[in-house]
Amino acid sequence: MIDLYTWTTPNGRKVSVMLEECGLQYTVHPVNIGAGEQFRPEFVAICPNSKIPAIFDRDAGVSLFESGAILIHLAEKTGRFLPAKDPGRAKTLEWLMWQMANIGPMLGQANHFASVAPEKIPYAIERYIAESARLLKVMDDRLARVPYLAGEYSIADIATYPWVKVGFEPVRGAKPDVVGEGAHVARWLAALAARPAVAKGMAVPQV
Ligand SMILES: N[C@@H](CCC(=O)N[C@@H](CS)C(=O)NCC(=O)O)C(=O)O
Repeated sequence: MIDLYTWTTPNGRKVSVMLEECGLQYTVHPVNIGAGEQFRPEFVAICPNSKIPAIFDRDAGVSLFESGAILIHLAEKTGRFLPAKDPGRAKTLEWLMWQMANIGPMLGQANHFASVAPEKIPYAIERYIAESARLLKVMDDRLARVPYLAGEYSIADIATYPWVKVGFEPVRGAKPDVVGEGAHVARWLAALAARPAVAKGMAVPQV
């Protein structure tokens, strides 16, 4: 049994999609980050960084934060979506790290400065939208050669999907000259959306 601490955001949904894909039993604990619940002592005890997602794996007796670490843990626990051997394992971790270090932070900042920040700062908006567009082009070029980021469907795709689902159209709309049609990303988005476990995981938490 897994306790999942999460909210209605892309980083949280990576983990609920993975739990659904693996058919693992889990209990959802919503942490309303808009209301500051990530700073409550009982959550900080599990995640000292005060950000969702986090889990407590009761079978292993371990708590974990950072979505990438959680995905690797669940993949190793179940033997799913992370090949045991190289080159599959190495390529999966490569694209997972690419998501963690690039797609999440850059699309997150782009959305923040374009849509959330009380002051519109043109330099910041341009910087993060331009970098997000460049990343989506990297992804489109990759997906022109392979069906999924690491070749086979893996935790790299599960980590990337919730971010690209929300960020693809706005960023492509702002920078069509950089992203182009993005036909390969669009094909990949449709393939993931068609997976029942992805649809279920993307609806968590229900608040
Ligand atoms: N690198 C972390 C990022 C986690 C993160 O940024 N979570 C956001 C929601 S998507 C959060 O909890 N924000 C609350 C805050 O910043 O106070 C991961 O992948 O788990």
